[in-house]
Amino acid sequence: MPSHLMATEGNFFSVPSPVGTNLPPLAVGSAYARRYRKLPGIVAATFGDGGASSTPDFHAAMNFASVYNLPVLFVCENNRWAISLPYEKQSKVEVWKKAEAYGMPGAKVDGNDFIRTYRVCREAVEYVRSGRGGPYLVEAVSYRMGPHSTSDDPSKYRDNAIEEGGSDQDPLVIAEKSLIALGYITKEKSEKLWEEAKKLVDSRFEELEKVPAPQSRGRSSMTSTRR
Ligand SMILES: Cc1ncc(C[n+]2csc(CCOP(=O)(O)OP(=O)(O)O)c2C)c(N)n1
Ligand SMILES: [Mg+2]
Repeated sequence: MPSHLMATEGNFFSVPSPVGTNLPPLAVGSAYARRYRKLPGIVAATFGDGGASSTPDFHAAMNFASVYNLPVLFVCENNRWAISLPYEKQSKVEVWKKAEAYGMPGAKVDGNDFIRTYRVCREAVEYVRSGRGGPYLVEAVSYRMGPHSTSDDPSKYRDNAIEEGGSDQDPLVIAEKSLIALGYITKEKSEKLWEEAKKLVDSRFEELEKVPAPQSRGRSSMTSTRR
């Protein structure tokens, strides 16, 4: 599927489609394996509110990681919707608070704010790396402005998505404003970056539009494969 990308050279493992299944075996399991093999480093696992925090796998993973003091950073992107189901109908408790039940630290951050998220995650990574107490859970609060997928139509189950999320809550807009305010970039530099990024995306888009569609294997090859 288009979102199932891997980059083994950077130790980046794809998200699996059955939601939540990345947590116990892939995140916690590989953290256990790293320690067993005396490898350095930690495991970071990201997941959605509905995708994973509502599955039994989430609880099993938190418990196992905590009991075994494993180096895992759990990051839940809570964008308040699991396709058409609002978070209030998934759980009565905020995600980050569930950390306490498993004896690990938890923190909530405005996930639309890149700088705040970076700071909170850096602290969490330092904690996990130090090996003091095992895992850490971060809840990055956001808002899903668009549909879950191209086959989803949010107008069927919610109104005013943009007003609720607020276009001023766009992470790129917030990051731009903060970086300018903190003096890391100027308005001119930022405009130039937007322009360059747009050019890059447009040219890659044009290039990829020319790639031919994948060929169907056709009836005869299917038959021969089965035989
Ligand atoms: C184990 C499992 N159960 C059910 C589904 C069907 N399913 C696909 S996406 C989804 C909810 C995803 O929620 P979230 O991660 O919050 O995604 P968002 O709507 O924010 O894009 C569900 C239940 C699935 N993929 N895997
Ligand atoms: Mg969601």
